[in-house]
Amino acid sequence: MSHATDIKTLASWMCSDFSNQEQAFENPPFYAHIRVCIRPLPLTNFPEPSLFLEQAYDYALNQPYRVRVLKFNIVHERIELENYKLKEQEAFLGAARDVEKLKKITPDDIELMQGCDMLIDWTGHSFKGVVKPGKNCRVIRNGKETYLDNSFEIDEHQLISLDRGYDPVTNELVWGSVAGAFHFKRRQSFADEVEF
Ligand code: CYC
Repeated sequence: MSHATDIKTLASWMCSDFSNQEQAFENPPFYAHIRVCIRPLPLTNFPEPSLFLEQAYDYALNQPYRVRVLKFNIVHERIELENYKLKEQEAFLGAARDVEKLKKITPDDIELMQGCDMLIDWTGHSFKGVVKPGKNCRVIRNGKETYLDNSFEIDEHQLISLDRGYDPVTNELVWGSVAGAFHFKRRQSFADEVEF
């Protein structure tokens, strides 16, 4: 198997508790201290490789503000990632840090976010993901429709991520970091929980 289809390595790197503490301390006006916690979903409930992701402010770890399921597929010899919402996010808040809760999530609890699939490439030393082109991943923020433009890069040391929303008509930046990408370091790895 080539690196380009190596879902196991990608998932092993992604399944971690990440923090951008250094960046937040160095540049507090631009970067909040954020934690991203990613755990594999058990194969018994999700036979296709799937991860659970929670994003939270470090000071409110127990109230994550973004919860998603990421499902991997191999399409044309490369990895693609589907992005899912939880239908009842409240019911599963904290599951990234509570394996018993994680086991209760089933495919019936999630809903595909249309247009938000991501293409993932092997760079030679890392994986790099971008949302499929076409401005199709629509995100409503403060009542305003935007399209997502993003990229993330991950290796055995860090997760670098930049997610931004733009106005579909003027292409102006509406939300997201004005100071550049978030740099997350791994605090803890959950690679040993990856079953696929
Ligand atoms: C939005 N981030 C999005 C969306 C996708 C991703 C598909 C639009 C739809 C949605 O709301 O889910 C996808 N971004 C990703 C993926 C990764 C990534 C798969 C790899 C882990 O970086 N999102 C993150 C970062 C973090 C972030 C770690 C940087 C601080 O996963 C921020 N993404 C972020 C925000 C939004 C977003 C704030 C807008 C959500 C909203 O306002 O509803």
